[in-house]
Amino acid sequence: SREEIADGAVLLRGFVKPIETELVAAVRAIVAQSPFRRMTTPGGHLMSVAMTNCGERGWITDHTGYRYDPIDPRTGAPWPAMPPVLRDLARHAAEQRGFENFAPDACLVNRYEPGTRLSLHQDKDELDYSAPIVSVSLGLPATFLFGGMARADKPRRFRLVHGDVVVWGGASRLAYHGVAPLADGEHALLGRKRINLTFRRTR
Ligand code: MD3
Ligand code: FE
Repeated sequence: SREEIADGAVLLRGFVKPIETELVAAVRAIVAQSPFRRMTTPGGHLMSVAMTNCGERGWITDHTGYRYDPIDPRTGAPWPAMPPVLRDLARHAAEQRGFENFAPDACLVNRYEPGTRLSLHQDKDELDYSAPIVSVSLGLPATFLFGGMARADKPRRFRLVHGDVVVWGGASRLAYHGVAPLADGEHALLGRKRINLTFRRTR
């Protein structure tokens, strides 16, 4: 099913259910090369969500700031290449909202365990906001918070479950958003966690 949840944002329920096994295998291969790690914000806070990346560039944060970098600072090597199954799903999802030939050069992989959260933020480290961001939810369900253009705007809450994909384009691209603390549970494929993939065009 396809649901317009905000100006420019389309929720595709269960879009990647048919390829869930391939996606979980792809994530495991990425993590074997560049492990999940908790990063530090420029303000000195340790993030509760653990992250890694694949693709030509990866999103990182440390005491000097946020940026995209071709090298994983943990391994000193380039991030794992983006597996074709991920690249193709991002392109096909973007087409559902009229973005042709979406070619992400970065995929941020977030790992949530029970109690972890992502506070309200905007994604502003990419050069061209006309490209969408495609997000994929796997594992435990989450309450996604979708705010407005100002941090003070009261967020709306959406439940995102395993297999859901959202294409964030147009006005929604610069909205504040976050994830409420993850409720405990057990998922058949992933156990006590949620994995979120976000595909981005950074340049
Ligand atoms: C709306 N991730 O990685 S995915 C992030 O569930 C991030 O891990 C969340 O926010 C997660 O930056 C939310 C949905 C999402 C991702 C990017 C967006 C929504 C967005 C960018 C702009 C607007
Ligand atoms: Fe974000």
